[in-house]
Amino acid sequence: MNPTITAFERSPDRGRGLARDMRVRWALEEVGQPYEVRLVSFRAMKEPAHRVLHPFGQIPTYEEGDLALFETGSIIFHIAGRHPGLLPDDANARARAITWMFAALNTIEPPILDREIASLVERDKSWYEERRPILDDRVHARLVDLSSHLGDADWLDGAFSAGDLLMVTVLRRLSSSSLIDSYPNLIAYVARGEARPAYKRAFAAQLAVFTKMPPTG
Ligand code: GTB
Repeated sequence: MNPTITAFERSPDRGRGLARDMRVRWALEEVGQPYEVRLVSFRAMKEPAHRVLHPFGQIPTYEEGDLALFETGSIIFHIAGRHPGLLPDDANARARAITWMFAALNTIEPPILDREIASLVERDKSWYEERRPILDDRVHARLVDLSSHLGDADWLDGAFSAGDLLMVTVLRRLSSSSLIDSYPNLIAYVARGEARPAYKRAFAAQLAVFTKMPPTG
């Protein structure tokens, strides 16, 4: 039986790849695993039936037989463990790829999220203009080092891996800002990820949810 994931019934970006079900869709497409999608409303996400799957009332979740998972890092690690294609066979290379998964989620994403959340919820606060450059600097500090590590390589550590998949989706969260513009190799890295056929299939599938629906009122 195909796994089932959950995704937004309505998404602020209207399905342009920013909601985190995109990561799971992309991973499943990379390994050639068909999947089902159950769309959930914001209200349904907070109901007990969904919280059984996701204690924090969020998407995405992943159901496969008796197994139910939440957290994109865990879901993608699970998919990568079950199928070839997202983690190298060599034990050391595999451990390094897993390290990049953690780096994407624990080191690069937090300052990007802090900045994004501040711009959403603190914009009208008196301190916002003062705090904004501090948040920008924290993102830059990570991007400088990531850019330096990547250099002119295609991927973070040899062949494309689940580490790259997560890192590209994390960096895409900067697409509405100019912060990444100073790092041409990171721009090219994200573009390489987006050019992968599996990425394109995942993106099209997420977008289709919204192009088939009337716009939100
Ligand atoms: N750490 C968890 C994971 O990696 O799985 C975080 C899951 C998460 O934040 N889920 C979000 C959610 O369910 C959707 S992805 N939010 C609803 C809630 O918390 O009540 C975050 C997201 C949503 C939409 C956009 N967008 O449209 O631009 C971007 C990012």
